[in-house]
Amino acid sequence: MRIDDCLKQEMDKLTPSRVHDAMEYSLMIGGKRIRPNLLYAVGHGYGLSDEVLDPFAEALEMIHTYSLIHDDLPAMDNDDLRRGQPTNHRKFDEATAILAGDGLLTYAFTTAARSGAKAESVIRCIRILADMAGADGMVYGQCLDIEEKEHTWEEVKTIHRYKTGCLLSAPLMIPAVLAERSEEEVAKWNEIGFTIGLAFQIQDDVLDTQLSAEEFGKSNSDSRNHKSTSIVLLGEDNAVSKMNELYDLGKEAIRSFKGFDEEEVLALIDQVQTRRK
Ligand code: GRG
Repeated sequence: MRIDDCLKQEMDKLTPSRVHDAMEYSLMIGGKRIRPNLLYAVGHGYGLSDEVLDPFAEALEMIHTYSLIHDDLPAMDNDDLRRGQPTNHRKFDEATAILAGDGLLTYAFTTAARSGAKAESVIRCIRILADMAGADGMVYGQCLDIEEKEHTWEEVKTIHRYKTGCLLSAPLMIPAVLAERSEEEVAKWNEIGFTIGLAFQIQDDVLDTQLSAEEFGKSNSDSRNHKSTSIVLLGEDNAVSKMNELYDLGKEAIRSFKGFDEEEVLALIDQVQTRRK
């Protein structure tokens, strides 16, 4: 996959060290690459080249991987398995895993800043990455999620909007910025990301209950940690219907853009909608 080669090349630019090994371990052990693939698909829909999209695809996967490493730590979900392999702190140690996450988060911005696109667009894309990952974005969602309380469905939706939706909105918004589309169009992609993000998270809950940890490639920590998941709050059948309804809403919104070839991104969303891991 193009994104794998790009990430490997980017990692090879760093000095060899234990933290480098830990960063590369989690980055290269085989995630689904949904965020980079979404970014390439939307970018192609706007007629953008892979070369223009690469730095942002890499940055997104680095931020996503950092969040998984930190989420798995004993202070958070305390998970042993991620992407079918031992979690970063299990493979290395806790301090190294914290540093690997820090290293990936910061290197994401170095990578994005290396983009050769128009400076004004690059700054706006970096701002999107920072906002979506930061204390009013994914970090806020994680903060709500670690509260020791039972959440209502409304609260769970808010958590998913930030924790999952923000990092799925960024790959939809960034190509629109690079294609110099209007603020209104970028905002519309942002909402689509939230809709698909909620669908994706519900699907994660469904798969979490249906598959063993080995089949799913990650520990089923939500029930161990007594999380209020969509399954607990809605029941499995309603959760599946809600998930399909949200994916369909997202796809319908994508079809409404003018001057955008939606074929690749819709095919990708269909693939995600029917995923089994
Ligand atoms: C530590 C700041 C901080 C945030 C953590 C990502 C995250 C927030 C928590 C992980 C747990 C979780 C269920 C997050 C929701 C998003 C999600 C379903 C992540 C898994 O994404 P996939 O399925 O993973 O794309 P792969 O491994 O395929 O890349």
